[in-house]
Amino acid sequence: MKGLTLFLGCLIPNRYPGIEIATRLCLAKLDIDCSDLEGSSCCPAPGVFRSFDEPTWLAVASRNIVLSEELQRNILTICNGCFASLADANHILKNDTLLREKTNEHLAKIGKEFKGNIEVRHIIEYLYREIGTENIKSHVEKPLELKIAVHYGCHLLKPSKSRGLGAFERPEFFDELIECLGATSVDYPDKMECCGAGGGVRSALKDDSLKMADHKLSRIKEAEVDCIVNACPFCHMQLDAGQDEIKQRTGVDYNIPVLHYTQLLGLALGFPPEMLGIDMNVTVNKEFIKKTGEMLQS
Ligand code: 9S8
Ligand code: 9S8
Ligand code: COM
Repeated sequence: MKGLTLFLGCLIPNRYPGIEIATRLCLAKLDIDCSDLEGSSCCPAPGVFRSFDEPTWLAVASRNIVLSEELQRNILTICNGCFASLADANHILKNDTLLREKTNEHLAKIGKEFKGNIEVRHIIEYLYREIGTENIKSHVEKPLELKIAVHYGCHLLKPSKSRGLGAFERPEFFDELIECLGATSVDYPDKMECCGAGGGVRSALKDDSLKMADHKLSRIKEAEVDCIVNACPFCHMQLDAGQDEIKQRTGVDYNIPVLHYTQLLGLALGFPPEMLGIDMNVTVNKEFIKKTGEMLQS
């Protein structure tokens, strides 16, 4: 199988660099062949660019894909939005001759051409399908005694036809990836609901967007978990920074730690929470950091 290039997107380098560190540590520890994708740009964000101007979205996305084609490596995304954009664009350009020709006219101006010979992956489905939960389990240094609320996020699963990840209303693969680390994935009402950030909602309709996050957080709070785990920096920001914004609006202080899956995996692989940037969130729960730090030393 081809090696991978790491597609960082915008949010992780700019807002949550700890997720990048955690991802790199995990990939190295699991011996996954992944190199940088130099020169990459915004994917561009599907709910924003694609909704407004499809030809521009395709042109920008195709350039990112071509950068990885030139290295003959598949793209590894660590964000649901980046996965949605790049996987969809790749699929469209591989199958629609007319759109491929039109897009290649744009690419020709910068001396590039879309060939359609690589794949776009998301770290969650990649770990699940290519590495496997048993294999990951064998690398676990510290089984995590934690109760977790997993948040899949919309773009990982939908549109379900193109994602092809099976049961999209009651998926289990992400929960299994959590449980193989020794943690418990706790069921909670409205688990598959959107965080409220995507599709430009967080930028355009902040109050409505936060109402959705508030609803989700209140359900999670009732489930009495140790933390929330996601696979998308956009969901991460909404559920993390959103807690502070909700506190300012309503006075409710949820104080629930939010982790990207690579940060949780990093803990199980034996890296201390500070090394994984878990203390770089807006909502920093000191007890959680102490608890996980002590767990590793025990
Ligand atoms: S890049 Fe620019 S805004 Fe973002 S992080 Fe994920 S979706 Fe793609
Ligand atoms: S959920 Fe609904 S559209 Fe999305 S993937 Fe990430 S942000 Fe949160
Ligand atoms: C959400 C990405 S992950 S977007 O806001 O829908 O583009």
